[in-house]
Amino acid sequence: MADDSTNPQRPELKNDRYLRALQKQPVDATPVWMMRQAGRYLPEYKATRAQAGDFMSLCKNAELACEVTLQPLRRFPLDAAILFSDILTIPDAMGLGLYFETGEGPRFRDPITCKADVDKIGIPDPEGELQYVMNAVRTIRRELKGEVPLIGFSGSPWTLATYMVEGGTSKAFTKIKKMAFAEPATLHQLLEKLADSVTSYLNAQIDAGAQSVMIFDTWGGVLSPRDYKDFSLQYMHKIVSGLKREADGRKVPVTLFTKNGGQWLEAIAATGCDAVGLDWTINIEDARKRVGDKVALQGNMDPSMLYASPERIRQEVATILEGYGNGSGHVFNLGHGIHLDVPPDNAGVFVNAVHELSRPYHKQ
Ligand code: 1CP
Repeated sequence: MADDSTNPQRPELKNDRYLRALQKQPVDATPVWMMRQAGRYLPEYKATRAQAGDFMSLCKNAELACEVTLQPLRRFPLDAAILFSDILTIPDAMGLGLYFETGEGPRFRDPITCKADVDKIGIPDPEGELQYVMNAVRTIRRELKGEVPLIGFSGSPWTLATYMVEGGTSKAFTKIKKMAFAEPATLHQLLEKLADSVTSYLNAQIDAGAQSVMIFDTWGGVLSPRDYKDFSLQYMHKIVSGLKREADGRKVPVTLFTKNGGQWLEAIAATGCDAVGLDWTINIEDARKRVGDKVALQGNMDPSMLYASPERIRQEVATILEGYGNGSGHVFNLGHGIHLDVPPDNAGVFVNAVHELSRPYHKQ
């Protein structure tokens, strides 16, 4: 499908289904990748992580980060690779002191508590404190050898702010909501700094070789509709407007994913992004009707479906493909990250089912 002959500047890309689908260009089969496709459900990931010592050392070692990025691609015929890193690299580079408590998830030594804390933080230099991420992008892009495109990513300002203000993972989000409603100017100041940081971070990933970028707004769905627009969407919109949209003579598509954001599809699509990521709480058929031709859609199988039998997984893939219907514009994915106790073979059943069962929807 790749038409690289027309542009001598364009590095060759053997499988460009993912980039084509994001632009609604014809494809032979629906492309598929999995959120968190590198990670603890793979025994080879656990071995490399042990070799690195801990999670952040793995992220900071370009060769090992590249190794774990490629591991799922060796097992499954995935249509895209995603940079192995984490959304919390930016707050770490801002000096908050990220660490991981075993089995407890991420934590910050110095969370943001007041305006004075926000005043202190600067915009990290992507080729300074965050150069290890750009080195990983360059290494992965080289080692991919043009097989599939590389996705770069960042957290959304709101989602990053939740970790920075809560000090780690949260269930009720009381600290950040207290700041949002009692001291909105302080939170907006933080979100502005984060939006500028994310824009320069993603643009640097694109310069380093990322061929598409995705913004994870994992916690946007805990806000009311008005607050979502004010504290989350507004800043993602600003980032989309500031991103480089072409590199090496090719479009660099942008995907926005707000978990639990199904009710705001039209507003997300209106930011100028190329694709909207869906979790499993919305029917993709309805989503397509609502966004029309405006954007492509990514999603949206419940990740827990990967605990089911191969027959059940195939049936669910068939239902989602039928829901989207004919033509390009769909990137198949899970509605959120793969669970760490999923049998790897079931992920293989899922990926193969997407390719096999989607072909009839792409006959011209
Ligand atoms: O113990 C370990 O090995 C660390 C587990 C782990 C992994 C594998 C963390 C800590 N981060 C990652 C990698 C990661 N994180 C990727 C890699 C690329 C891939 O294969 O997809 C990506 C894209 C992320 C993004 C990320 N980190 C998000 C947004 C996406 C999502 O899943 O919602 C979030 C919210 C995080 C924070 C984070 N980092 C790590 C954990 C366990 C968490 C979640 C904590 C929480 O639930 O709040």
